[in-house]
Amino acid sequence: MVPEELCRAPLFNSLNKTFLTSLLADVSLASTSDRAALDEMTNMRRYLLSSLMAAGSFMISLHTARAQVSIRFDYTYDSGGFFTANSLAKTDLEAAARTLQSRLADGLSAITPGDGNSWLVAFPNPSTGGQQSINNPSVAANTVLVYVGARNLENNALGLGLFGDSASSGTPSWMNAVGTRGQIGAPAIDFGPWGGSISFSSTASWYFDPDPSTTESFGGRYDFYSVAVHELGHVLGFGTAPSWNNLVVGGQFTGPAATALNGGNALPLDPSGAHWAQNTLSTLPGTSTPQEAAMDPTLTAGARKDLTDLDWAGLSDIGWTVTPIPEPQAYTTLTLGLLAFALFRHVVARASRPCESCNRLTGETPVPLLSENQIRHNPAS
Ligand SMILES: [Ca+2]
Ligand SMILES: [Ca+2]
Ligand SMILES: [Zn+2]
Repeated sequence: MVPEELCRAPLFNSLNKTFLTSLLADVSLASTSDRAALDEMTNMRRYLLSSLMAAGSFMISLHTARAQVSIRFDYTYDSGGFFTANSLAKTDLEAAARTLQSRLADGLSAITPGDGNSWLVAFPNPSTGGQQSINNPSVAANTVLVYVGARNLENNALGLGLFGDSASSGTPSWMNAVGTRGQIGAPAIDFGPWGGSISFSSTASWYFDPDPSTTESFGGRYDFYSVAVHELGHVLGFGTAPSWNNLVVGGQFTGPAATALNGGNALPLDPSGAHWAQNTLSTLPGTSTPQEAAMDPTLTAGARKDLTDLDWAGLSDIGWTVTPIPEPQAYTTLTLGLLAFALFRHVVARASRPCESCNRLTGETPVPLLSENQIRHNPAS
């Protein structure tokens, strides 16, 4: 996925330069006998130019206000070759990451060791479960690094995801970048992980979807995409971060965004405190379509679960900047809209969002394969 800011700014610059060049050329070619026409043209050009600049300022403010979180997977510790043997598992994993990335706009500090600044990361090896540590990896700005693999998980769990631990030494700004990624208030009221790890079951009967944007029948198998979304939620601190734990009171989640979606009432959690209570329902974003929340503790064979409004609210409450529902055509349409704004001073309507969440399957008998004791918490939290 190309970050919006990479394509947006150069296009605007070239457009602006071309426009200015044509403006100057037209003025120099005009004769004195065309004075009235020239004045009119010049006024119109000034008007168009000011409109264009106003539109440009608006556009610049849009992309200085928003970063886009990028989830990067590392297969180094997939020693069992799960992702090599199942290439569609990578397809689905990347799709799950795009689902989360599409609405997370936090600017995360880069972690770049050197000049006396060093660190060590530790996380469960996704293929063995043993502790894995790495000295001085680099993590790019806005990026979350996730080590993935598969193994035979206890209690028939489908997946096990959590954020990693770290230890650092160096300057205060370095320590801050490592510990909070620049998230003010972390870890108490925000969360800025470097990343973590996810182990997927090596023994489950998986459904690997060649096209995760469509939902079809796959009864009897477990949807890999749905599990990837769920475990990424845990890596990002859902049910696991200190900023989550600080909002749990008496076994209920009191985050304001989630509470607002529940009629002002705190949300019951499962016994681990790391998920919504079993069978918690919410709606798919932008629709009134009910779905069991992605971050409840179970997944039914044959069913797909995407993040619901309640799941996004939980992420927001623990400190993530959750943006409104993305519109896939927003960039193109906004660009066209700017042209229209400059020439006609009106903004074109944005394309409506394609239905990505229709025809959800209800699936079969629920099987509690994501049981509470499969949630492992960061040892430091
Ligand atoms: Ca599909
Ligand atoms: Ca944040
Ligand atoms: Zn879970």
